[in-house]
Amino acid sequence: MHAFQTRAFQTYDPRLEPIAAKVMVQERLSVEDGLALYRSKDVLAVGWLANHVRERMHGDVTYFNVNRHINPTNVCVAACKLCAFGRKKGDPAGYTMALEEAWQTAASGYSEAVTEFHIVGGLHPDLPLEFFLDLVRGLKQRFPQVHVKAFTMVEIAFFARRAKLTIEETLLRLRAAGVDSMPGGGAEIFATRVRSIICDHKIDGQEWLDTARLAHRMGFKSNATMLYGHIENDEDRVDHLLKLRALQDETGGFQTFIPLAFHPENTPLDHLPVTTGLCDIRQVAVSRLLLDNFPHIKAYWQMMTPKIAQIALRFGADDLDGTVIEEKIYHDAGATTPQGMTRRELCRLIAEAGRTPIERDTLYRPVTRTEASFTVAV
Ligand code: V47
Repeated sequence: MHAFQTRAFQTYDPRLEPIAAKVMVQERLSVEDGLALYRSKDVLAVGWLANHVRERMHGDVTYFNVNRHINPTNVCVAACKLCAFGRKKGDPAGYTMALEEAWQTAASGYSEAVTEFHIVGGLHPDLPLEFFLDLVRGLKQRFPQVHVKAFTMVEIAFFARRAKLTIEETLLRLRAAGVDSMPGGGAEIFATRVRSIICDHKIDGQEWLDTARLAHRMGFKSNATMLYGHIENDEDRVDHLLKLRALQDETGGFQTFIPLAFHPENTPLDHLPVTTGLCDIRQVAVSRLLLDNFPHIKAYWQMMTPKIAQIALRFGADDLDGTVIEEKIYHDAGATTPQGMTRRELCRLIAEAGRTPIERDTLYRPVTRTEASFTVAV
């Protein structure tokens, strides 16, 4: 029994007993186990198991980081049904930042030094790869100490196609410009049946995985996400998670998994209900249990609200993202959470969940702060 969680495992769902036995001896869970975890009525027992794994891996530490989101454009060719952020070219609500504007956005609005820029945007029909390379070069010139986590696998594949380059050549250019790692977006749900409805213009699930594999082989770290709570079923979710687990076995390049609850407002799927708190919490727990080779599970408070994210810290999550100044994608889709949070607020949420907050950089190295600067322990 782990030192942190002292109660014994108990469940009224006999289907969880063999799963618990596997979890205790660190045996890998199967498709059937995944389905049982999604379908069990004993969500507290599912959470107990996930918390056990989380404490075995990280004790009571909860990581957070101080980052700024930059969304250089919302103009997008894709028109995904899941999205409230993208706009067609010519739409008056479309915007594209000039480079100076993007660099000013990076610098503005917050007194605490950020350690990460998180950059994602629409698939703009006219912006050349060179624009994004200049954007990143300019950021690195101005903020050389800040890690650039930029562009989803979907954007990278789009840049490559537009520039008539291979994915590898595109990644080489992005790296030379200063991209350090990639965020986990665009994965959505890999199952073709679902993907063809919610995001039919994007690269398919296999291409997302292939692009991530190549990036990892070239030495990039990345994250991975799953968008849930729309038209997918339990089988699609388990399939998605096990495909990520299989790729992680191959490359070891994923750092963090982030489950993302679908926000239907202002999307063509706005007739769908929003996810419930228990659905969100269970998703965190099942992710922790199935993704046995992922170091971190992130509770993205912008998406699940600070209150649910705090509870997630006892259901498998070890990371609370982040100070996130100016989030746009979820707020266009109706999120009512604040658009950013201070370090102090994040630390209070973590401490009141009985965890120890540790500020990290993007690569999970502890950050030590003095007034307005920071150093990273290596
Ligand atoms: O890929 C878009 C999702 C993602 C909606 O890597 C929506 O650290 C819900 O990937 N409702 C972008 N979700 C966000 C993302 C992310 C967030 C935080 C941390 C990291 C990381 C990555 O947001 C998209 C898509 O899956 N999304 N629209 C919507 N209406």
